[in-house]
Amino acid sequence: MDIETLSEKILTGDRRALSRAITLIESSRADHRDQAVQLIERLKDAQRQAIRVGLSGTPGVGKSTFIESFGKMLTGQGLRVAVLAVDPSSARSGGSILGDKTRMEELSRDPNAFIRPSPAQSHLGGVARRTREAVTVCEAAGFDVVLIETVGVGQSETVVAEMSDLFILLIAPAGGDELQGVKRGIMEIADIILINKADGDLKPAATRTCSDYAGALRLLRKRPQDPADFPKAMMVSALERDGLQKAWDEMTALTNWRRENGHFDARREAQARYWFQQEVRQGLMAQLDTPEARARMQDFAERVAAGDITPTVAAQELLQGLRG
Ligand SMILES: Nc1nc2c(ncn2[C@@H]2O[C@H](COP(=O)(O)OP(=O)(O)OP(=O)(O)O)[C@@H](O)[C@H]2O)c(=O)[nH]1
Ligand SMILES: [Mg+2]
Repeated sequence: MDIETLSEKILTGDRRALSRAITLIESSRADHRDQAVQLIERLKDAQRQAIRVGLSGTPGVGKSTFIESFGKMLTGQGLRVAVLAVDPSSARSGGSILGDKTRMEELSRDPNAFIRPSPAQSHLGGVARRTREAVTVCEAAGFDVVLIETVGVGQSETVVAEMSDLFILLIAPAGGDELQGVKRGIMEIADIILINKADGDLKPAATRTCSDYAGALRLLRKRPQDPADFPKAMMVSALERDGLQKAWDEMTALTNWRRENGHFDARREAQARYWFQQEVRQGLMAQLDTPEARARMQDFAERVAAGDITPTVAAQELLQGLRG
């Protein structure tokens, strides 16, 4: 299928075309990459915008269960929902969504939903680009909400936050009064913290955990992109589908406020700048990764070691060679 036909089909919301486009985006073949770039250029003109929601949480906190319940609630309201994943851990086979697609059984059968497992492993930079491009294709396909899931194991939250309009952190009820080792940096990027599993025996613990987090959030530095009562902590039960409407209401209220106050567009602009810079950096690194460049590096390294040339001059000459 040529790029023109593919892009037209995507614009009509065709999910198979969307799948094919993402496969193209994920391919590392040079001709596929060219086609993917062309496709994204074309789709840009559609100027459709979804709410991009980043969602993170440690393994077992209930991300899949939440996405299933929350996604079904949204499609039930006539919204179209896409789910993508950034999974940085190579130990997990097939990514976080594929592994437990059974937990998203209803949503994966829903004609108004599109679920894409995280791509096969590569470095986080590659995964980031593919997910970011997949998000834009989902937007062009007319999805209203794009959920981007990641397991909370470090760097990937930052990557997801840099491609999201909202960042949601899922937390499980804790036994003690500790804040479960959630890093300050992650707290600082969260817009809403959802204490999941607020049901049955876990309800009292969830209530305590929720007030702990609400307290911790109040201590953080005020951010200009937040109205008075944000970021906030709330309780939900993904399993019993409780609190989900309230969570969505808060998400839309925050998004609307940010739109009205210019923060929504400002954030997307800052993200575009950030990804441009990342692409430049990665492009430069890729130039060092060719066989010729590696051979030259090796050659210069020998001469530096032998004392024939200083490290500074060797580096300058090597970099000049790359440019010329
Ligand atoms: N009681 C209760 N259990 C829940 C809730 N949400 C999820 N669980 C349970 O927690 C376990 C893990 O849920 P998942 O949805 O697979 O969690 P996850 O975050 O996707 O886990 P990974 O994919 O391994 O990162 C399952 O046994 C769920 O049934 C909830 O709201 N209440
Ligand atoms: Mg899961």
